Formats: sequence, structure tokens, C-alpha cells
Amino acid sequence: MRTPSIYSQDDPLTEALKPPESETELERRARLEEEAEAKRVSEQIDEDLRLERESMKRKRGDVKLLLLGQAESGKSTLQRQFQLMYKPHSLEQERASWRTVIYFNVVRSIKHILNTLESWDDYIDDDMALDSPTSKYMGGSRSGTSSPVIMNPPLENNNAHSRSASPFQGNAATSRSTIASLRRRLSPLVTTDAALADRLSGGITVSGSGKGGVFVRSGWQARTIENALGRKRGRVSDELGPKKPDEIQDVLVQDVSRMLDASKDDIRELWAHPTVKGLIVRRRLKLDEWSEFFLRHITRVAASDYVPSTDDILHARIQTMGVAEHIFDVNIHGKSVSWHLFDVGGARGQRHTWVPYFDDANAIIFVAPVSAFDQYLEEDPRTNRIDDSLQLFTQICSSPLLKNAHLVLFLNKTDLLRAKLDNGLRVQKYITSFGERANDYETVVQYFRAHFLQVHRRNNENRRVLYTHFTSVVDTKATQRIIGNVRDSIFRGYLQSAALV
Ligand SMILES: Nc1nc2c(ncn2[C@@H]2O[C@H](COP(=O)(O)OP(=O)(O)OP(=O)(O)O)[C@@H](O)[C@H]2O)c(=O)[nH]1
Ligand SMILES: [Mg+2]
Repeated sequence: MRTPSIYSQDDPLTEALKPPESETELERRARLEEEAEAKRVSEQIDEDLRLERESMKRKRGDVKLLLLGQAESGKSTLQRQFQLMYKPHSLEQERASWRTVIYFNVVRSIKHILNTLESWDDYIDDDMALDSPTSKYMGGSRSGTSSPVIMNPPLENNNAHSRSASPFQGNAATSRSTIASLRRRLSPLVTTDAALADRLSGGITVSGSGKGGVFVRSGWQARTIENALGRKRGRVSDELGPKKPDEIQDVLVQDVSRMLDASKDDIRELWAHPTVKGLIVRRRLKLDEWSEFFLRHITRVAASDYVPSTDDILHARIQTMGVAEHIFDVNIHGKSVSWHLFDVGGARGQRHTWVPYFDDANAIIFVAPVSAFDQYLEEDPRTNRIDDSLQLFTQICSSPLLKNAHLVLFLNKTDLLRAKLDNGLRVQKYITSFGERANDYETVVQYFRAHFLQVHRRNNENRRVLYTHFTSVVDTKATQRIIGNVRDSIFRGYLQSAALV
């Protein structure tokens, strides 16, 4: 019979965390020191969460604010902006956990690029057409392939190509051999993706995670540190001095960091490769905004002493599972009021968890990404994402449970919308009702805004006001100004309804 031990032989993660047999006394002390510090930080986050939970029973006079909207709309990013504004020290404590998320985002992006290249046999043909129109607006369906991101290559394109022509391709044989060696060299890094996902999710998988994203529940930051400690918790000595959270050593994250540092030239080469660029231009390889962001900053992110900047944290992507409550003390006119902010998971499979939180909500910020006009739901590749946002907004506007809530609409990701239009992407290709209108930023945002206003007008028995803002919630300065604005308008309504004025 096997003796149970701290380092179970059955658990590959535990095995990976096992100290080397040749560990010296000095190394052992250093390791115990790291573990003690990680434990202290994890317990501090636990304690903060416990205190939050204790104060969670809302007192009369507290404000309850819901962040609603489809997956990837920017709800959690907006929540981080609230956190930055009203509780910056808590974001500081979480910085180390964000490094794990960002490494995961980078590794997943590289894996996605390599898999896509493989499906195109590491080469693209000069004759390959650019993307064609694929969907209709408002109940329209997407024609052709069911994949929202990558279409399967036509068979003839899978064969070897003898011609070299466009600036994208170069020579087929050279392209293939370069990519093959990059794939070989990057393969150890790419295989860390499962362990990183496991570290973040604590082993919980959710069906419909689509692109292979990871869902996390409230309090994941502390659990990431706990998961790093594994069963070693309680074994470490507490006698050692304090250290900053971002100095905590997590063996897995340290390994990934070393691999990234050693691979940064390869990642840069892959990212700049003409075949990759060609697939992007032809929309055969679609990268998420966070993938592009971190690949553009790979030299900094892959550095061995990397600490995520606040901007990096705002760009990182991790999916919310269920509903996460955050509490902030908001000062207004010399009076401190507790705001309970509820950040929900926006994927279709998560939306059933919202309803219990609708009761007595004071305000809603509905986040709709207007850059998503050319995208389809991960959960349902036939549904255009703008269409889904409008349907969801209809349900929110017409919900009897929410009829007294102050309603704010964020038409978000305007920076990405602008970039898409500047790159020549035509709205009419994806949204037929857009017709022959000018394809410029002002016309497009006003067109989308008009549709949301129409939904609101048709579902507005209470004659409530809808406050709309054009936002890019990764832009801290602009977002904090808007948050101040929203805070004031919510507070005015709140004071009136609480009859405090
Ligand atoms: N460029 C840009 N990126 C944004 C903007 N808003 C959000 N993002 C990015 O979009 C990704 C998704 O944002 P999240 O805040 O995680 O989306 P969410 O609505 O919480 O998604 P779920 O938790 O799945 O419901 C993140 O990588 C963000 O950094 C924006 O206005 N501009
Ligand atoms: Mg979220």
C-alpha cells in the first residue's frame, strides 16, 4: 500500500513542485522563506475576503450596483477600474496572481497561433481570398462555416505551393522550415498551458470555455497562491520577515518565467513571421485583443524580473464564473457610503446566476462592446455579438425586478472599434441594415447607440432615464472620469429614492 505523503506520487502538479533532491540547506531555507511569505499573503487575502463577506450583509443605505453584459464585454475590467479608484491597495496585493494570468494569456496565444499555422500547413497561398461577408443583423444568421474565428482551409490550399510571390509569404519551403523549428523550440513553453490553467481555476473546468479560456470564481487571487502552495500549507515556518506579494516565488510561474525569457526571441520571430501576418490580414487567424497586446509587449512581459503594470492587469483576460461581489467605500459630499458591486459572468451558460442579484438593485451598468460587430458568440457561433447584446439589453430593460434600477449603458471598446474602422473593416459586411451609411467612427457609434436607445424606449414603462457613455475601459483616465460621473448620477437618484434629501 502506498503511504500518503505531502508529495503524493500520483499528483503531477505536486510532483512538479517537489524540491530537488540535491537541495542545499541554504536553498531549503530560502524556499521555506518563500513559502512562509506566500502563506502569509494568501492568509491576508483570505482575511480581507472574510471581512468583506462579513460586511456583505448590506445595510440600509448601501448602494447595490450590478455590472451586466455579454462575455468579454469588459465588466471585470471596469470592476478593476473601480478597485483602482476606491481600493488601490487590494489591487497591489493581487499583482502576483495577475502574473499567472498574463503568462497564461501569452502561452494560450502562442498555442493558438501555432495550431492555426498547422491547420494551414504552415504556409498561405498567394491566391487566398480576403474574408467575405458572413452575417446579417438583428436575427440574421451567419452563412458558411460555423467557426467564428478560423475557417478550415480549402483542401487545395493544404498542398505544397511552389510559387513564392506576395510580401506575406516568401518561399514555401523556407516558411515551413522556420515555423517547424519555432514550433519545436516553443513546444516546452506551450505545454505549460494546462498547468497554468489548473493553477488559476483550481482544477475546475466549465463546459463551453470555448477558446480554452479559464473561468474563475470570486477570490481566485488568494486561491492561486494557495494552489501554488498545494499541500505544503501549514508545513512552513512563520518566523520569517515580511515580503512584498510580488516577490512570492511560485515554482510553476518561475519555470514559465524562465522559459519565456529564454524564448522571447522565438516568440518575437513567430509574431513577426510573414505567414502569421498574412493569416491575420486575411482574417484566417483572429487574435483576441489581449493576445495582441501582450505579444506586442513580449520583450517586457518575458523579462525575468517582470512585474505586471496596472495597464497589463487591465488588459489581462480571465473569465468570470457566477457572480463576484466587491465592496468599496465611496465618499461623496463628505459622506461615506458602501457600494456593493456585483461583477457577473457574461457567457450564456453563466447568465442564470444573475437573477437572484436583481432584487433591490439600485443601479445597473450594462456593458456592450461596440467593436464586436464582426464577431460571433463563443457559445453560439451563429449569433452576432452586437445582436446578442441588444437581445440581452432588451431583457434587462424589460425585467420587472429591475424596473426601479438606475440604468447606465457603456458602449465599450470604442478604441478597438476605431482601429477596426481605420483598418478598413466595413460594418455593412456584417450588419446588412447599416446600409450605405458612411463607415466612419461617428456614424457607426451613433448608429449602434440609436439601436440601444430604441430598445430602451420600447421597454420603458416607468419612463426612466438611460445614461449612455462611449467608453474604453482600459483607458484609466477617461474611465475614472466617467465613473465619477456615474457615481454622481447614481447617488442623486439614490438620495431621492431613499428620501434623504
Ligand atoms: N482594448 C480594449 N480592451 C478591452 C476593453 N474592455 C475590455 N477589454 C479587454 O477585453 C477582455 C475581456 O474583458 P473582461 O473585463 O474580462 O470581460 P467580462 O465582461 O468580464 O467577461 P466575462 O467575465 O467572460 O463575462 C480583457 O482582456 C480586457 O482587457 C476596451 O474598452 N478596450
Ligand atoms: Mg468578467
